[in-house]
Amino acid sequence: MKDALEQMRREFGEDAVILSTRTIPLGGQGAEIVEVTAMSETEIAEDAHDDTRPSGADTIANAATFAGMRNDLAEMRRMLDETADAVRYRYAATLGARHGNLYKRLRQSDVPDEDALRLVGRAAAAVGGFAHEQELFEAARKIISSDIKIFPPLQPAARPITVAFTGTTGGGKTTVIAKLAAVCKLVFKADVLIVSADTYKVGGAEQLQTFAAIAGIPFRSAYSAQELRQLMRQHQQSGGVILIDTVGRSQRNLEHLGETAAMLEAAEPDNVYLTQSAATSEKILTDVIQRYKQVLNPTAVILTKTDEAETLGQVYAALRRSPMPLAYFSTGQNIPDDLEPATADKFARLVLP
Ligand SMILES: Nc1nc2c(ncn2[C@@H]2O[C@H](COP(=O)(O)OP(=O)(O)OP(=O)(O)O)[C@@H](O)[C@H]2O)c(=O)[nH]1
Ligand SMILES: [Mg+2]
Repeated sequence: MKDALEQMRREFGEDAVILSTRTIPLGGQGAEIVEVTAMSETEIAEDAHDDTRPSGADTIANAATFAGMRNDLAEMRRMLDETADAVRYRYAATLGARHGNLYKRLRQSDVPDEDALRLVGRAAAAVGGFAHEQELFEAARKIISSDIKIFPPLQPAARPITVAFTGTTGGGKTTVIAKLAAVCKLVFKADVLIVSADTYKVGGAEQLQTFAAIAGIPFRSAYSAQELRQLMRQHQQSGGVILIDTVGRSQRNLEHLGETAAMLEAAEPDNVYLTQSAATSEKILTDVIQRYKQVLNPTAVILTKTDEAETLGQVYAALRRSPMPLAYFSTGQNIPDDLEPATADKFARLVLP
């Protein structure tokens, strides 16, 4: 054993680690073989960091175990996907092929289960049992359109029109104002005045002021409700369209919403738009509409960022639960091109492409 340990130190160095020793007797005369299994410390450290390092039979066994585990994981993942689909499309199987397809497509568009089933039921009743799948889809689109109210787009009128834009932060108020101002000036040849009551955010008013200067549109800003009231008195007689920008407000901050309400009271606008991103969940959208209704009572919704929203089923559901007419779709950042008057037909096609 002494000899063996010496040999081990020669080969593996002073700090070698003994993994095992055993003596194997050789015949009768006390002769024996001494087996020492050892490893140098550096090798142990390397092994700890490199578990892909091949080491004979162990590696083959490990690879087989690993491949087995990978297969198991893939199978578990497939089962989870199936379960998720079974939950998401839980009624697809019971609905049969055509109705099931419509149901699945509505669910893929984030139409909640309850609304999807209702749409399938009503569409099926409308077209009868033997209709083509396309007819069934078209019937569903018709029902979606009939569920949505549309607010007419701004029209040049003999009398002056004042409109205010409200909404949660970053929803696209200022961008929509720039687009509408350009349309009113260039297409309707109307006198336009842009008023910014967004004096809360650093650079809030400057953003619009710069646009107004470039577009050659008069611009004013109001720092308080009183200032806004005076400004309105001066300008409302002069006719044309007055577009008022307001500060982005969280639907959950009643104090801030109250401040905007005071501004609106001073401005006495004909229309108040709720400018809201389409890329919002049903829950949040419903919350925004309900809380804004309570404090600011908007006339219509401008649905922005429809280009960014992957689905619109959640918007449909929110508007069905808390009805508010749709006025415009904002479909991108380009001024003034990316703004369309909303139509029920277009909305239905966005919900059910
Ligand atoms: N993709 C896309 N981006 C948009 C659209 N409308 C606005 N944006 C962008 O969204 C960002 C916020 O837009 P703003 O117009 O400043 O939004 P706001 O509601 O005035 O924001 P606050 O005043 O901060 O509350 C900007 O980067 C816009 O370019 C749209 O329809 N599609
Ligand atoms: Mg803004």
